[in-house]
Amino acid sequence: MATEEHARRQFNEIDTDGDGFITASELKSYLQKIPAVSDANAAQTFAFADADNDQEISYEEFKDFIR
Ligand SMILES: [Ca+2]
Ligand SMILES: [Ca+2]
Repeated sequence: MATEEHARRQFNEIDTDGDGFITASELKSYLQKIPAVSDANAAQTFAFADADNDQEISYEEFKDFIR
């Protein structure tokens, strides 16, 4: 189970420019550290996590996603 602190830390790690939103390219760069994850998987993961479909993952969306 992810704690609030853990979620925030992971969010900040993925949000490399620190604007408070995760873009598709930020998520992709992050997931590319994991060799098993393909571009298609990254895109799918992003679409799944971006609940309101505005092409950015907010912290709220991220929390729901990792819960
Ligand atoms: Ca960002
Ligand atoms: Ca969104």
